[in-house]
Amino acid sequence: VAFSADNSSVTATLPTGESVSVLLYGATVISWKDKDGHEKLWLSEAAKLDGSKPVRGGIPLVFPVFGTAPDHAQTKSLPQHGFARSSRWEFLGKSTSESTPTPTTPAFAATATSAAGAVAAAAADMSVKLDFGLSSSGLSEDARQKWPYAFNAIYSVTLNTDSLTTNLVVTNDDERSWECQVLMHTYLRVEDISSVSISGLSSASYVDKTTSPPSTATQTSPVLTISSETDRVYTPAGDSPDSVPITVLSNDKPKFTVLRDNLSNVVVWNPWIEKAKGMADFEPKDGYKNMLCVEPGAVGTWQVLEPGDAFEGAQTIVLGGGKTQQD
Ligand code: TA6
Repeated sequence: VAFSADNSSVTATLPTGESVSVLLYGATVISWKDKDGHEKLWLSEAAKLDGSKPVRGGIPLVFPVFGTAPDHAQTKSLPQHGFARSSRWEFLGKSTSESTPTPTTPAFAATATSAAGAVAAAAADMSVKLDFGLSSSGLSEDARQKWPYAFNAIYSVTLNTDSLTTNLVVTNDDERSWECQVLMHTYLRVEDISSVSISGLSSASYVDKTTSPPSTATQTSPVLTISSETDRVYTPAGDSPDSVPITVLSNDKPKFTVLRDNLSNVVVWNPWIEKAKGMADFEPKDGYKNMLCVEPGAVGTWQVLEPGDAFEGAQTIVLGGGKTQQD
């Protein structure tokens, strides 16, 4: 696994060509490319990558509040989406894993008849995990004043040949209990939003944030299509928060499958024409046609952490239909 790091970012590239880049500012994933070098995330051409404001694109990490919460005493002073995305994280290290398949079964022997085939199969199972850390002592004075609780967060970004996983573990290191929300604000890159449909949200209840005040509804259609400003906080039905995969299709072909672990909500956001115009760091202005935010999170309620408690949540974005191999 090739690896490069400097003062501002970390990049890892698998032997098969896939790569991921993470900015230390916000531990924001700013690039995820497949083996052919095709970018999978949308990043605004005007995104600030110098730490002057949260990154417009990639995967900003939302913690400890989603949006703003004027009625929530502990987080009401915080800026929109909290401080995780605007704090400098520490790079803790990398680990690679090479679970080389052993050519013992007849099925494997049939597909790997040459040495080259065996090497390709072995490389296909390689992955790299990058770990980042943030704790209360690493916050800016301003953030610490606005949210004076002791915490420790570990954010792991794992690149596989056909998927990307981001995993957050937050621990309460304080003597008091505190409450938080967590969300991974993933900007997926799509070719043409008018050809996109999203499955997995059928019968899910949602809060529509484009109405004033926000309204609640239940999705009746099997798929969601986007043809105007969309800003919905879904709570998909299911016995466990990770039971319903969300699939983003383009011309009915699966492009991404988003899996959730302990994240019960999914926000679907596209600013459309007017809102994109209103964001100085959103470029090009018609870039809304090439992005779709699908954001797994725990934002419908507050996660209450007693002293010593931890919250862990993760998303895995699989290329294609969610099989282990890209289709
Ligand atoms: O996740 C959707 C959302 O909360 C929208 O309401 C929208 O405003 C967006 O995030 C972007 O927020 P930002 O603070 O990055 O401009």
